[in-house]
Amino acid sequence: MTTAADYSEKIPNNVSLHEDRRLQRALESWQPNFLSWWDAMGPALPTRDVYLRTAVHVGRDGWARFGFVPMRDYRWGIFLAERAPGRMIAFGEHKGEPAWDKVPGEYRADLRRLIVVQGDTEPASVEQQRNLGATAPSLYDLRNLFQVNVEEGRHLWAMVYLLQAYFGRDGREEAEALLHRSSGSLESPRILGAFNEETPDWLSFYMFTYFTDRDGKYQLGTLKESAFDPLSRTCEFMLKEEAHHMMVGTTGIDRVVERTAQVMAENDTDDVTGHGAIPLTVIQKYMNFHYSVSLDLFGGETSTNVANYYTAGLKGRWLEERRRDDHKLASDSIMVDTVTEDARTGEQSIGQAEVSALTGLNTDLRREYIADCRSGVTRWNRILASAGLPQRLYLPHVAFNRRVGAFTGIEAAPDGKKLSAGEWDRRKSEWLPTDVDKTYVRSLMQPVHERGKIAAWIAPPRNGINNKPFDYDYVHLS
Ligand code: BYC
Repeated sequence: MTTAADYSEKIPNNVSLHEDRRLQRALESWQPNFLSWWDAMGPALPTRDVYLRTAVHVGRDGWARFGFVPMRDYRWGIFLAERAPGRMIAFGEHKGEPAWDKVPGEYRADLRRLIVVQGDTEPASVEQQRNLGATAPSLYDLRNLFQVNVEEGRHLWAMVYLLQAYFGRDGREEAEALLHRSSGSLESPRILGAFNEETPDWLSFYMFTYFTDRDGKYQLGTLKESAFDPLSRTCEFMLKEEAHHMMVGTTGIDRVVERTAQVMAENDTDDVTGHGAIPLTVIQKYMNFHYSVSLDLFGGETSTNVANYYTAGLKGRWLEERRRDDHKLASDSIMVDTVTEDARTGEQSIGQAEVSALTGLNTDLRREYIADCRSGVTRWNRILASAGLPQRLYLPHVAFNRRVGAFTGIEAAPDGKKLSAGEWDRRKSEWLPTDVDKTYVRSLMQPVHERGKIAAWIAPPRNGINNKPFDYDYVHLS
């Protein structure tokens, strides 16, 4: 095992692919299908080349190089973080045993399922973002979109490698299926809800990279704890790339809020539509939507699947090794959000219930995620405060607009008050983007593909990429 990538091969890798001819052939025969998928479903805007970061190494420093690359020639490679010699399983019933280099037969189906679900999200997001290039607010943003897209493509490779290397024929079939399902398709949709939603405009793109990519960060963080060492090391390296995607979302929303705040302060009005900015109320509605569909990605508040994954050592907790408990949790409990019913009146309300810590692990992870999401809201509110504005953005209640888990059957307002179905129907347009809001946002999405220029609805970034200035020619269109 070497850490440097072997670029003399068709598929750059640090997994000594040349030593396993069968696997190499399997991956090389998947590669043209990947490229056909990329041509059909990847970025639609024609470009000559793009200033991209390419992973070349898995060490701490110098793991990527920057340069102009025609996107189709991007070197999608297979990289696993360096092996931690003598790594032990940190949790579950195998705690203290050596980590696994192979898939134990009894966990094969569950591990395959986790890898397939993770793998399915990667091409899905590329599909969702396919048409955004046509309306990019600047060349800097266009480059960031493409960077995110090629890296999601690499993350698909990462999961396909695991499927093909460790799951034999079913793995190869699953690898093909990852290219056949498609986001929003009626016949064969992507597996998780949020990945079948549209990303039709750049406000949605920033919200997606803030809220939905952040679910990725947390899920990858739990899979990085896995007893199955190749999965753990793959996820560790993916998290490195993922940090840039978080930055795109966080600073993207910063810049939208900053521009709106500027227009509000300059014109002493909340109605910024006449000035080509996005009203705070619309930003809030987009947040409400993307946050709630991303909360769904954590699965049910209680789940026997997750309890089994944990006990088996397949999927740990966020920062497992920093937790101060026995890492088995067999006799622990946790309070989870739930719908409670008054025994006398039968009236339902939103409350909490105590369940075993193992079945509550999706809730545990969702709470870590929620705390992280709050840090963005604090940033955006700081921008509003420093513009001298009294308005504030917020995260809606965990029960708001949920379609998976404990709140599937009820409706709740952003403040957590339970609503009747009728009241929800009457009021949901106050909280979720309406057709009018979406049409307005789309009307602002006029492309700015000129070097150094930026659309009027967003502030320029504070820094460029890799020490280049904002007005660098990040993308050469064809
Ligand atoms: N939509 O037992 P439950 C990323 C299914 S994002 C549709 O509560 P569990 C990225 C569930 O599969 C990170 N179906 O669920 C971001 C189960 O079905 P089965 C992606 C859903 O298993 C941006 C049933 O409902 N990675 O990387 O505890 C750009 C019962 O559910 C949904 C992962 O998710 C949903 N939202 O937890 C690019 C990690 N939620 O088994 C990339 C791998 C649940 O009864 N996946 N269901 O047929 C997992 O860890 C788990 O499968 C889940 C679900 C957390 C997703």
